[in-house]
Amino acid sequence: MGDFDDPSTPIGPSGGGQRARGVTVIKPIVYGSVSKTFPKKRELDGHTHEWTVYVKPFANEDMSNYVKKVQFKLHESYANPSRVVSKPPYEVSETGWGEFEVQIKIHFNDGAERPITFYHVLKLFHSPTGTSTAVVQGRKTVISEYYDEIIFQEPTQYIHTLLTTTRPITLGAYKHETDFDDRRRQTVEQIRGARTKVQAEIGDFKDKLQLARETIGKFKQELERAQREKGIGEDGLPLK
Ligand code: SLL
Repeated sequence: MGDFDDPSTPIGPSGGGQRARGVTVIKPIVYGSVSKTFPKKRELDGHTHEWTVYVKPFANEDMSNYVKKVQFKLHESYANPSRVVSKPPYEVSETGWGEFEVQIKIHFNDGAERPITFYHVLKLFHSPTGTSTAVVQGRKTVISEYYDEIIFQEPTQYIHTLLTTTRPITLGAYKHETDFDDRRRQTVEQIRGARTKVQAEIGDFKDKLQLARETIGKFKQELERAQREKGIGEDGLPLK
């Protein structure tokens, strides 16, 4: 833990306050979407799915301690595509027919902390197994969610206090649809696999390079021999 510098700056939600030198606070989050198909297409507007896009804490905590609001920007085919949620749960539920990229912007309870922006592709349809991380629950529900971390580098004293005094939001069991431990194992496995493959390819290229070098060497020798036989020196001029 570092200490706070510049005691002259006032502390408050408008920003400022001393910054905690050398301090990093990490807040693990989960964001994504869950969608469900209608039993049949709605004639009125052609909508086929109901869905929810969300940001929630990975660990069970009340994010409103440090989150001011979360802004979800939907596809412009929606009325009022910019949806602002100022208290948990940070989510937007809608109906529709198509997938699109949702922009998610988290604003903090301290003007000195810049909002963070990221994107989630709303997933409505099953993709062929193995091509996506989406969790398929039965035939009709598609969950696509991701683990990530909000990293506060040298937070102001104001938000530092808010970050470190969060409380659980619900009592009882708290769990995610996705088994993130399993996801982590799979990801590590994929990285290992990719590394092995890349190393094998590097080995192959090294062999090829070696072979190419040997061939060049042979051609050089061949050339020298031919030149000697013809009485020409390396400089291309007749030998004395
Ligand atoms: C697509 N690029 O063509 C995407 C856009 C937009 C989906 C999908 C809302 C419709 C409504 C809706 O589902 N938009 O509000 O009536 O697939």
